[in-house]
Amino acid sequence: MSAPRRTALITGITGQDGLYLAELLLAKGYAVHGLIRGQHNPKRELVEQLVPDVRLHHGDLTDQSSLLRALRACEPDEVYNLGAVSFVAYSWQNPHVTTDVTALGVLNLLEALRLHSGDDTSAVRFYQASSSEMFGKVQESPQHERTLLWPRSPYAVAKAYGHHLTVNYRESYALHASSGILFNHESPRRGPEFVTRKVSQAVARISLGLQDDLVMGNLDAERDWGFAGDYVEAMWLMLQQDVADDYVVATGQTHSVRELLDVAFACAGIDDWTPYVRQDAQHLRPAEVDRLVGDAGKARRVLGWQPRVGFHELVAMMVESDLAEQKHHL
Ligand code: NAP
Ligand code: F7E
Repeated sequence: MSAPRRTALITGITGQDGLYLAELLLAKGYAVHGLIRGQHNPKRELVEQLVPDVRLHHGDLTDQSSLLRALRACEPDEVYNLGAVSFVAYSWQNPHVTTDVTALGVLNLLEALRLHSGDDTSAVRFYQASSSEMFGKVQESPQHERTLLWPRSPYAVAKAYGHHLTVNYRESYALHASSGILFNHESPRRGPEFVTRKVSQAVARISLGLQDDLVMGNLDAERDWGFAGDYVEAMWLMLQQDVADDYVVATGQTHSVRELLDVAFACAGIDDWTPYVRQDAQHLRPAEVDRLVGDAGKARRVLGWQPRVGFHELVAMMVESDLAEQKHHL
């Protein structure tokens, strides 16, 4: 007799990771449900086009009863909390909204899960999308699961709350709740506000003559950039473990924004990007995270996870995808 079909609920289904995770779980035979917010969500069409087998439920992380209704409607075995206000720069402009969604949304969902599960608290497995931004003003390098958190933005503070709450609910109520501390991960589906996609889109448009220049912030910041398709696999692996835990997911390699510009422009055949790029203080942050690099040794040892796509391949994938997309505008 074959095993019963497993069911997953994903918050943040319209985001970069939500789409990759939905594809992964559908390929594994899961029944996949997604939480979608707003009376008319412009990204609904994209979800329906890319993952038509996902069943969507209306709900918002700030509205606890909507979360409870979604849980009752789908009776999930696994819940992946990917929903968040996720753009760091925006979090200084909208700290309350960021806190309501990215911090208190985790509380709402964990409490809804407890109400839904009753006494059987370990029946549903929970994944929290934590972030390397929590390391902020880093206290050691590379960063690992026990590195002291020093968040540097309202977003990072909100993520630190969600991370600690997830650990606390695991310890208080024996919930199978894991926190994935993921370093930056990118793809052609990355939102255009994030630096990798902003650069890949601009490179494509500049090389096609559709745009003259690119206005940037801090070119010296360094990030450990991986491929989102690889990282959602780590999320799934965490929930397949008998015991819930916390894991850093990273490539172990760091690159500056300047190097990102070198590689991206070179992909379009432009060796010197200086005539096209200028810096403007409007893109500088009140407090910067200078350099992140992760130690994913535990994920490698316990989960058997490792990244497949390297930095150059990732940037080339994004530039090629944007070139193909921008050619339609010619
Ligand atoms: P993303 O593309 O910005 O997606 C964020 C998702 O959250 C969207 O689906 C968005 O829905 C949803 N959302 C926003 N406000 C919500 C609310 N009030 N209620 C319910 N859903 C809401 O982010 P991502 O890159 O896929 O990242 C997924 C998660 O991992 C996020 O929690 C992010 O903070 C975290 N993370 C990301 C990275 C990374 O490098 N990508 C690294 C570490 C952690 P709408 O379409 O309706 O806005
Ligand atoms: O910035 C610098 C910027 O916005 C990366 C989110 O997914 O990853 C992401 O957060 C770096 C920063 O990502 C521009 O100052 C320079 O140092 O792509 P980003 P992020 O802030 O690292 C973490 C892990 C998350 O959890 C978040 O949700 O690039 N930078 N010039 C710029 N950044 C942007 N966006 N735009 C610029 O013009």
